[in-house]
Parts: sequence; C-alpha cells; structure tokens
Amino acid sequence: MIDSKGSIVILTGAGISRESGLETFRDKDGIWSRVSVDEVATPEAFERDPEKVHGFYNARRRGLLDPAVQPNPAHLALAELERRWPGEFLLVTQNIDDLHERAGSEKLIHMHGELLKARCLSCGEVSAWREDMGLESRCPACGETACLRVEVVWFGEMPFEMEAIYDALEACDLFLSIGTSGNVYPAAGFVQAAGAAGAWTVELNLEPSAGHSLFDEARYGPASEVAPAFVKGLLDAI
Ligand code: BV8
Repeated sequence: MIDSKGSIVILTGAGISRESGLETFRDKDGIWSRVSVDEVATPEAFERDPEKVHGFYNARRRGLLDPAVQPNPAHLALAELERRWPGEFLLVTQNIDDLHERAGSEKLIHMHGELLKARCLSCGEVSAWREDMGLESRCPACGETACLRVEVVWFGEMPFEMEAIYDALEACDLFLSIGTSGNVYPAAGFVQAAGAAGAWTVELNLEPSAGHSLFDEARYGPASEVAPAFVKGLLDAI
C-alpha cells in the first residue's frame, strides 16, 4: 500500500476527539443539533450578536480545558506515526481543539483555526487565549477592547494554509481521513485531490461518511481502536 519512503497526509475531524469527551457536530446529539451554524459560526452571526458567538465558544473553550479532556489513543498513535515515519508526513485537522498538540503532534495544520487563540480586529495580533472572551476583553498586544474574535474559520471564510495543504495532497502516497463526516468543504474534497495525484486513500470512521465511496479502503469503528491498529500496520511494515 505504501513503502516507507512514501509521504502521508492525514485529515482529522471531530470524531477523533469524541472519545476524549468532546462533542461532534453532526451526530444525532452533536453541536448542530442544539444550535444553528447561522447563529454562531459565520462572520454575519458575529456582526449581528457578538456576545452570543462569544458565549458559544466560551462554553466550548471551558469544555476543552476540563482536566478530564485528554488526548486518546488515536491522537497518540498519530503522534507516534509522525515520530517514526521515515517519509514525509503532514497532519491536517479540521478540529479547533489542542489534543493533537498535547499528544505530541508537531507537523500539524489547524485548517479551521484554534479555540485557544484570539485574533485582534484592531491590530491583527493573534494571542493565546484560555479564559472567557467578551466585548470587555482586552487585546494583549494593543490594549483595545471590543476587538477580539476567536481564531477559528467560520462558514464563508477561507480555511488556513490551503496552498501548503494542496501541495502536500498532490505529492502524497497515502491519504488517511479519520473521524470526519465529509460534509464540509474544502476539506471533504481532499480525498479527490489526493486520489487524483495517485495516493491510496483510506477512511477510518465510526460509520461510512458522506464521501465514503471516494476512498480506496475503509475501516469502521471507534477512532481509539481503528487508528492505532492502522498505524501499527504501517509501522510494522517499515
Ligand atoms: C469556504 C470551525 C470559501 C469553527 C468550521 C464547496 C466548496 C467550497 C466551499 C463550500 C462548498 N460547498 C459549500 C461550501 C461552504 C461551506 C461548506 O462546506 N458548507 C457545508 C456545510 C455544505 N464551507 C465553508 O464555508 C468553508 N469556507 O469554503 O470558503 C471561500 C472562498 C474564497 C474566499 C473566501 C472563502 C469553511 C468551512 C469551515 C467552517 N468552520 N468550524 C468551529 O469549530 O466552530 S466547520 C466544522 O465542521 C468544524 O470545523 C468541523 O471540524 C467541520 C467538519 O465536521 P466534522 O469534523 O466532520 O464533524 P462531524 O460532526 O460532521 O462528523 C464527525 C464524524 O465522526 C462523523 O462521521 C461520525 O460518524 C464520526 N465519529 C463520531 N464518533 C466517532 C467517530 N469516528 C471515529 N470514532 C468515534 N468515536
């Protein structure tokens, strides 16, 4: 399937963090079953009601900072693969949590941004941010208030580092998608870009995603089981 000089690109979604205790979006009890995207995850929503949007992300930030929320075996397996894989490696996550970093991943792109960062709309500075955010929050760089937003990509905004991601997809030999429903673009189209460039494409998920038929191979089950098993197979074959 891939020799040890090959390059690997991995895409993860909310499903990889589910067993760490974080909610997904489109499962039946997911985030979008309680609140609508248009109310909290678009630039227009922030313009219309910034405190509502701040409240939505403050609740998720507090949830992420709960000591009970820790990287699970799937996050740890990807960090081990990065450390031990002889070829090129890139992990692209749609997730805004920091569980991949906490598991040890370094070659990592947060294409939808990071919950624990704030961007100042006055001076442009991006700062680490771990407490609640509101109109009274002060930018650590310029001291202004009523100017901070969470550093995440809302619907209608361009995801981060897309050029680097497509460069990696077009050069990869193995594309692995883990824990994503394949509903959100452009991430949901990565499997096609990788496949068109000749990569072997694999989906690891709890159940078939919207794009399951686009993959060469699929294994279904909880990420904390299927991801470590798949990584073991790759590392045993080096
Ligand atoms: C953009 C960040 C353009 C903040 C998020 C075609 C092309 C391009 C764009 C579009 C297009 N069609 C439509 C669009 C617009 C839109 C879009 O895709 N809409 C969809 C809904 C149709 N896309 C955009 O707006 C994107 N921007 O295209 O910009 C542009 C061009 C020029 C100039 C400017 C702009 C921006 C998209 C990013 C939006 N931000 N979130 C936040 O997190 O609040 S998206 C949101 O969905 C999250 O980031 C999330 O990561 C992402 C994807 O969701 P998943 O991770 O897949 O989670 P989900 O719940 O859906 O699925 C979980 C899966 O896990 C399930 O399959 C489940 O079975 C599985 N699972 C559950 N438990 C487990 C498990 N698997 C394993 N183990 C388990 N235990």
